[in-house]
Amino acid sequence: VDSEIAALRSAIQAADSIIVASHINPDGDAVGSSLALLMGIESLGKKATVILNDPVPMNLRFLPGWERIRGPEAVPLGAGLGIIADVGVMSRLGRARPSVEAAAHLCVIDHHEPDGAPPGDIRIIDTGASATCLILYRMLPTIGVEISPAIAQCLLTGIATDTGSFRFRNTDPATLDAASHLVALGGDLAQINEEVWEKKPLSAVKLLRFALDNLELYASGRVAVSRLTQSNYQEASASDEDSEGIVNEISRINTAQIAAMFREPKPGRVRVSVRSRGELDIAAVCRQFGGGGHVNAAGCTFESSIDDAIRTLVPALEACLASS
Ligand SMILES: [Mn+2]
Repeated sequence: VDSEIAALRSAIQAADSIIVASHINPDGDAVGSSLALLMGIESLGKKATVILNDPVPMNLRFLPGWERIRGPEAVPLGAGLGIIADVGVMSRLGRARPSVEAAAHLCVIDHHEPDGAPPGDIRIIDTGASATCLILYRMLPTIGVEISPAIAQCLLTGIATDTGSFRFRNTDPATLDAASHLVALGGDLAQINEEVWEKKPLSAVKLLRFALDNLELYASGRVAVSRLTQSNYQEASASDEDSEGIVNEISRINTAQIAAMFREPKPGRVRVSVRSRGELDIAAVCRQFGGGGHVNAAGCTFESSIDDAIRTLVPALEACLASS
């Protein structure tokens, strides 16, 4: 890994234009790591642009520099260096993919379990890291970046969101040490908790009501499933962003070992978010259906009706329970 970090440092110095990108449906780790890279690269006297497939979610619009994130069309093809953060497969870049593929060199910085050989000439991948922002917290100083209060806030946000505000199993000593240091460097955890978790638009609260109404239990209550249909989205005046975190509400049911949230914000495509407790590896289940993620938090997509998606995925989740 040290040689890969040295290679990234050289690549940044050599590139005349740098683009930074992350995955579709960006979360706090995606946006936080992209912005930390942007500000870090600029502090080295180089120019960079962050491009994302989707707009920055409303609850992350407190992050320093969020308004500088562009759509993929904003940059000409042919950057000297592309850096993708919090993603290890090109298909998850969405419309940002062509710009990344057209870069002369590609660096991948990620903590997801690779699905096959990761792309890129430079690969900084640590599947043991709780967040991509934790990898950057360690890496940025070694490439000469001083962690400013603004960078600290971006990194702390990525770590806080990927650990569920330090509640998930991935909250290890290294994560807490980094968080402590980032607070000392100017990160504001109270602001992150308020902006990311405490505030919700009315449309999201209405959507939660539908998710609770539509709850179904399988495997004697060990698998909790709910759905959000197109008409639910319409009645709540909600967009898919408003469903963020609803799977965690379903997963609170104390008998549930696995929770799955099926949603169809637009016709013909069903997105599923899955959560599990303990050792139950639902990322492996989601990979069977072309998705992926982490052991306890994963997802996949079906191009079918919600009913068919539930009929397909639930038996696989029940099999996962039975094999543990
Ligand atoms: Mn992440």
